[in-house]
Formats: sequence, C-alpha cells, structure tokens
Amino acid sequence: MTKKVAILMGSDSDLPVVKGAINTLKEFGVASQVHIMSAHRTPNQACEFATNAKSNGFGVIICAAGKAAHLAGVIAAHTILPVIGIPMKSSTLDGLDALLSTVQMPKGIPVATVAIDGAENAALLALSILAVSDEDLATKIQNMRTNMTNEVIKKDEKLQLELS
Ligand code: RP5
Repeated sequence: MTKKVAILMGSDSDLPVVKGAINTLKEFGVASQVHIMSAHRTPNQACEFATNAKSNGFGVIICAAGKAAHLAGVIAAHTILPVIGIPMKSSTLDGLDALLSTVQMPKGIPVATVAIDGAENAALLALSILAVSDEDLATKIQNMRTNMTNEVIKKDEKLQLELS
C-alpha cells in the first residue's frame, strides 16, 4: 500500500501556498495529513510527530516554513524518512532567508529543498520518492509528464502558426 505524505507548515499563514501541495497529492490519489506545527512554537509536538511518523505509516514529510525556517531541519533530525522543505516567501526578505535556512543543512541531516513557495514541486518530489516502490504511481507520474510535454509541443505549434 502507498504510504501517506505528511505536510507540516509553520503557521496557518502558509496555508494558501501549501494548498498547492495538498491539491497535487489529491490529484494523484495519495493520502496526506496536514498539520500546523512549528519548530519553535510547538517544538514538543513537532518532535513527537517526526519521531513517530515512520511507524504511523508516512513515507515522506513535507515541511513549509518561512523566515528563519528550521522546521524541515528539526523534523529531519527526528526521523530517517525523507524530508522535503518548502521555503516560504513570508518575510521582508522575500523568502531568501527561508531558502537559505532550509537548503543549507549541515552534513548528516539532509533536507531536499524546492524553490521558494514551490509547493507543487514538493508534492511531485514526494510522489517520485513513493513511486520508487509503487509502479502504479510511477505510471501516473510518467503520464503527467507526457501530457506536459504534449502541451508544450502544442503551444509551440500554435506559436509557429501565429508567427508565420
Ligand atoms: C514561520 O514564520 C511560518 O512558517 C511562517 O511562514 C512565518 C510567519 O508566521 P506567522 O507570523 O504568520 O504565524 O514560522
């Protein structure tokens, strides 16, 4: 059975962006659990969630956080599940602070970091990780990519007609 994906966000203010990840997982029919959980405001809850995530049936954890974004790193410290960080553009620094905080993990505890506000790609990466041991899911991802390719080819054909 396909494992679940956990989506954690540091604040409810992250939700509008995080919805992109929630919806992408829904489109692929993969179950997710979504929580507001902060490394600094709810440190005990975050630690407990990460520690038990594997035994609770999760296969990947996505963490969205802004500013001094340490949620993904802290969660990764408490689990061997793959952790994907979404740096949020929620600050006066336009998310560059969160990007660096998330991507610059010291060696030993990795966090796979997507683009600032890159919620859809975080979900797609989580799906690819789960697809390593799930052929049906791998086929769905491949089909999505084929459709994407065909759409771009169609757009290019339309452009060529317009320009000719
Ligand atoms: C982070 O601080 C959250 O992930 C959010 O992106 C940012 C601002 O949080 P709020 O002040 O809006 O709750 O912890």
